[in-house]
Amino acid sequence: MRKFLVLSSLFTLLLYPETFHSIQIDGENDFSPDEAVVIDDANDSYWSSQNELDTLFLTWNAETLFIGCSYTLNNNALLIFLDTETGGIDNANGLDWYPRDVRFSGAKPDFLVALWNCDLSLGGVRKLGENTSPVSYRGINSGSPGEKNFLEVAIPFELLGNPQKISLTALICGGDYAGAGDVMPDDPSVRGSGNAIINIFREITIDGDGDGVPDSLIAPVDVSKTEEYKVSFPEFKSVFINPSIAQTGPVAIHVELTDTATLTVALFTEEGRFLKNVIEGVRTDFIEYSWDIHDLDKGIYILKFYTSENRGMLKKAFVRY
Ligand SMILES: [Ca+2]
Ligand SMILES: [Ca+2]
Ligand SMILES: [Ca+2]
Ligand SMILES: [Ca+2]
Repeated sequence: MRKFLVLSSLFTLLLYPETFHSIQIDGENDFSPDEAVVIDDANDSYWSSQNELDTLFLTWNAETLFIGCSYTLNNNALLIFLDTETGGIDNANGLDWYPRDVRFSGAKPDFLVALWNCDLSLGGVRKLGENTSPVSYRGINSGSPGEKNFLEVAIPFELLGNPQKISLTALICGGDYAGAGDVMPDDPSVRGSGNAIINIFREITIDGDGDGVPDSLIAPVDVSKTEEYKVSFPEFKSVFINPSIAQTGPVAIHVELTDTATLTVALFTEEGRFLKNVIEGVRTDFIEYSWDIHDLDKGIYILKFYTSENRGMLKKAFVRY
C-alpha cells in the first residue's frame, strides 16, 4: 500500500507538476496569495483613489507566463514594464507606443503590457525598442473606469525569449508623454508630476536552475525580491576659472564631469541677479571654454555650474577689475 502511494505521487509529480498553475483568462482573479508578487499600498496614489495600483500577480506553467493586476483607473493608463534580457529601453518617453515621462535606471525593460482607461483593446503587449512590435497574448480586463479592475494576461515564454528572471514595475500614468501617479513596487521618484526615474524593481526568478524550463513546485513569492539599483548621476570632477581675477580676457572655464551630461554655466551678479548663460545646455564630459569678458563691467560675479541630470550645483566667484 505504501509503495503504491509513493509510486502514485511520483506519477502525479511527473505528469502533473502541481504548482505549475494555469490561470483562466476570464477576468476573474484565480491567482493564489502566494502569486501576489507585489502588494501595493491601497491608498498611496498621488491621483486619488480613482487611480490606485493594488496588487501585481505573477505565475506560470511550462509554456506560459501569467500576469494579473488589480487596480483602479479613471481616464489614465496602466503600464506594466518587464525586463527580461540584456538591452532594452531606459526612457519610455521615446517610445512610439504608450510614450510616458518615465526613465529607468538599473533594469532596462524589454516588454510592455499597457491599457488605456480600463480598455485592453486600446493597449496590449509589445516588445520595446526603437520601434515597438506587437506580441501575441491572451488577455482580458474586467471592470470599468473609477472602479476596481482586474487585468489578466497570458504570454508564451517563447515570445519573451524564455527568460531566467523577470524584473517588473507597474505604473499608472497620464496621457502621452505624461508622468506617473502611482507605482509598484514603490519608487520615491514617482511624485504625481514631473519625470520619474524608476530604479526599484521586483525581480522574480522563473528558471532558477537554468535548465531552460520554468521552475515548477515553487511559490512565486518565494522567488521574488525587490531590487533597488543605485541611480548614478554625472558629477563634477574638476571645475575652475583661470584666472579668477582678471582685467582682460579671455578667461578659461574648465569643467570636467564623471560622465556625459548637459552642462550649463550661468552668470550672476554678486547679489544673485541672473545675467546670462555663458555655456548653455552643452552635452559634454569635458570642456575648456574661452570666455570673452571685454563687455563685463568691473565687479564681483558668481558663476553657477549645473547639469540637467543632477540637482547639485557648484558656484565659483569671478572678479573683473
Ligand atoms: Ca482568471
Ligand atoms: Ca497603490
Ligand atoms: Ca532588458
Ligand atoms: Ca505605490
